[in-house]
Amino acid sequence: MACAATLNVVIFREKGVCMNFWDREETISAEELQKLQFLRLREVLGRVYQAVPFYQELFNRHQVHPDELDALDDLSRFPFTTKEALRDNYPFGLFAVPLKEIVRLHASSGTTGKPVVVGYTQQDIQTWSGLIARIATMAGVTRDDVAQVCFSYGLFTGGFGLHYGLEKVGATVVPASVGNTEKQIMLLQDFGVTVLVCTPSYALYLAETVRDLGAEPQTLPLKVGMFGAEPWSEKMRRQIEEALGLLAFDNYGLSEVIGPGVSGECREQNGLHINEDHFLVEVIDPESGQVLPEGAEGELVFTTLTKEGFPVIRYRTKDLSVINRERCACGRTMARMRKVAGRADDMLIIRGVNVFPSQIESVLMEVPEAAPHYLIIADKKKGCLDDLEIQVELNRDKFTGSWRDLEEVEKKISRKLVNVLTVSARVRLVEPKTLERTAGKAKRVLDKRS
Ligand code: DLL
Repeated sequence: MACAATLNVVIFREKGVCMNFWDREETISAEELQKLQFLRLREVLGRVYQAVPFYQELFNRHQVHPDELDALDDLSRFPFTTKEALRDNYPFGLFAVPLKEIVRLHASSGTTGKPVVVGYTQQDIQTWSGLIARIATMAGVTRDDVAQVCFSYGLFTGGFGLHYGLEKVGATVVPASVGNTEKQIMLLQDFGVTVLVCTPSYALYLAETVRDLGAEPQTLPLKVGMFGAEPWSEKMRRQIEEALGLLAFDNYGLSEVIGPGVSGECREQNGLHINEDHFLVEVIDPESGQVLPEGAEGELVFTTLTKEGFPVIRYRTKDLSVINRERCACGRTMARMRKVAGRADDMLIIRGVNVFPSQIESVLMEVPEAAPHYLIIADKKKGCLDDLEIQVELNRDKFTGSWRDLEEVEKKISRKLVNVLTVSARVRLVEPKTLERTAGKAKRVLDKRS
């Protein structure tokens, strides 16, 4: 039963508790959702088949036709789309509408060579801001908040993506973008910013810089952090929450699918609700490509159900996660994905053993003498044997010993690492603030072998 409505926020009363949702769709039943997904899926498959020569050719080659979709499960007969295919069609080859219908272009970040260019229609921009409004509301953001967006606005999707959705919620948005950390801190203080929006690694850097300036980061008026765009462990969450005196919420997305807004955490902080009425998720075995049963860990694959400008069909993300369909205490019915621990292509193979940066991070976060700034370096020793070195900054607040003690700490971390990774790694504690900081995605791995 609805008990009140402010802005677009639908507030339901359940068991005497008022809960905030942005859209009614967030609480629809499984049957309703599947019905909606099926209709939308059939529509988008037909649309890309007609409008995008790439998909027509791909479907024909795999001998599948949109008309053959009788149930949601039939999607598994359709081929995957990969980043390579998107790059090959640079810049606008996969757009499903004429360029005159596109009102915004963004591009994927990082990687060398040509980026993947993504285009949005007027309606896509509306959809996108609505999805961000959902995840902001999930994190507890309201029109009473002042939100500082410290993501790049060009051509990265983070800046504008979060910006429009936060405005939609009615928050006062500060488009600070990236760089000039001291000025960012001045804005946080002077504008009474209550919501910080950036990468988790930048949140830690901000806290560190506030301390360097002689202030206590907990005294900032921040209440909520909406962090995403890179993997971060549960332990890093606690560190950020403690350092900045806020509640930190994860949000996930990727340019190819829409940007941020694919999923976000609610106040339970126990998995990210996927906006399943707009994105159909599958989990596959990254090796065989087989769809995995519910609850198994694998690679996330998304199909966009409502995007007009740049729909993608079965897009392989390389991100590893698990889907949980148990009912969430927040009342939302949308499935939750476990925090993304890493990408299939972030995995290092060290002397035949699979090593994920997230495993290393979780060990480091348990060691008080280690600061949350680290770099993983893989190399070849004597030209052939894999060698793993972990450089981690010393946490001066927790270390008062001598050089000899330093060695002991390094050995302690090495022992913990070998237990978790099953391969040995050399640990080198380095001076505080000597590893590179970035306002964008943290670079944690340096693989010198390739
Ligand atoms: O990073 C979109 C975004 C912006 C998400 C702001 C959240 C906040 P891309 O640059 O295309 O887009 O990078 C997408 O980043 O495939 C993941 O590997 C990683 N990633 C994004 N969010 C998370 C997260 C944006 N919350 C790639 N946890 C994805 C872990 C994440 N990894």
